[in-house]
Amino acid sequence: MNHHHHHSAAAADRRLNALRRHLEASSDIDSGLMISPSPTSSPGSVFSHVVRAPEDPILGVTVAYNKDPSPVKLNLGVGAYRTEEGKPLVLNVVKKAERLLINDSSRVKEYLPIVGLADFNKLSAKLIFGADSPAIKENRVTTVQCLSGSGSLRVAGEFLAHHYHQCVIYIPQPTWGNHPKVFTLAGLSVKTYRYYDPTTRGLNFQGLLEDLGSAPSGAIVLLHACAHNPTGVDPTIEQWEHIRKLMRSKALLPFFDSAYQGFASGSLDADAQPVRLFVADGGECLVAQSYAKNLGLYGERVGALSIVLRSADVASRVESQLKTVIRPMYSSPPIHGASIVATILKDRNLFQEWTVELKAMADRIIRMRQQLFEALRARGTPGDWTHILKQIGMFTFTGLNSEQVAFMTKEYHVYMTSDGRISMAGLNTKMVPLLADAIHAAVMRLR
Ligand code: PLA
Repeated sequence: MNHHHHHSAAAADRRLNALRRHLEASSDIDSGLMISPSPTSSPGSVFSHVVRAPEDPILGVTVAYNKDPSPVKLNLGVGAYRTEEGKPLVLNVVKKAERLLINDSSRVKEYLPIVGLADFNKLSAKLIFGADSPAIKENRVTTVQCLSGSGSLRVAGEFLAHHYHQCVIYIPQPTWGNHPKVFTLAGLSVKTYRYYDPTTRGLNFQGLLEDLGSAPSGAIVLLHACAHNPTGVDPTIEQWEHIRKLMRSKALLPFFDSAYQGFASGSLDADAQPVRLFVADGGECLVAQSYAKNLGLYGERVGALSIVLRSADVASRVESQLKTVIRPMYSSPPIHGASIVATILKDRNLFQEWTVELKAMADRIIRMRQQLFEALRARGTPGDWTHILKQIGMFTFTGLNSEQVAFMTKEYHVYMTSDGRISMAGLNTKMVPLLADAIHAAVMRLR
């Protein structure tokens, strides 16, 4: 009785409030007054209960950087390549391809098929699996164009959640911060495997083998194809072979995230070796490819999901289901970025030019590693900084803690993610002293 009474009182309260809101709203209209909502509380909004979400841990760094009025500041947060002048870079081959596209009057803006541009898909598979890949020759690969690397991961996640018998996915500890969010929202259950050892600043190979060894049979395992983000630590090819054997013996399903092909070593083929090792044994795997970094097509959102299967028959049925994932999500992918990529990949000269530009980006990053290392040595900054030289790809996982990072941002206007990751691709010769001063001061002050 009491409970019932309580209930109906609350319901009456709600009705009263609704009535009050209704009266307020109609009196505003009647009097012709425009009441602008106060920024803190917006009475009358059906969303007034919505609380502000925190900024993204990576993209939020750019938001904070843009707000900083300081004339001298440095953004080493997001992994975006900058030139020695600190400017974003549009590759020359991309400009050439875009000119070709504009001058080709047969080009139209019709919808692409659900799976995207056919040429782009074929060429993307060739790029990651190799021109002479038996899996491609045997038609055992399905490739669908997706919204860059992130979109490829999400489409794969949803396909797996619906059509794979095991919904557990293992991701490395640590990994790119978006991985757990993408896979959880796709409907997978996320677990981690040990990857990085902070004491050696290297691979925790033993921990990795133990964790994958005790994973349930059939579990999905997310692997960074090269240039692991954020650690810059990759297994050697011998260690990859060891991982492959273990995974195949336990029927673990390999899912490669290939966001940096060409950025680790400067060679597209060398960076694809781990993926090709797994495909060569005839087994199945997934690969999410991104052209954001290696072709500098960040904002064009161009990438691909490939699934390697046992037979052409399974591949074509899997592709039909990928279409049912994509169609209700965004219907079909955008045409421009994929056309740029296809134009470059199918032309021998443009492809050759791309490899030269890509190597130049990778080499500049390596030079930044050397310059930063030298600058810290010159300052006598305490600690072993050789990992700056050893780590691979866009990032250095400095080992600086979140207080040191906050100090560097506040006192030196140097922006980076709070886990101590810095994007070496955002650094340039002129800014090395600022960064080295900031690191030196942070280490001296907050040891
Ligand atoms: N996978 C990994 C491992 C990545 O590092 C990134 C991007 C992606 C996928 C997705 O990239 P894409 O969707 O643009 O193709 N990571 C960046 C940017 C470079 C970001 O966080 O969005 C980073 O700073 O970590």
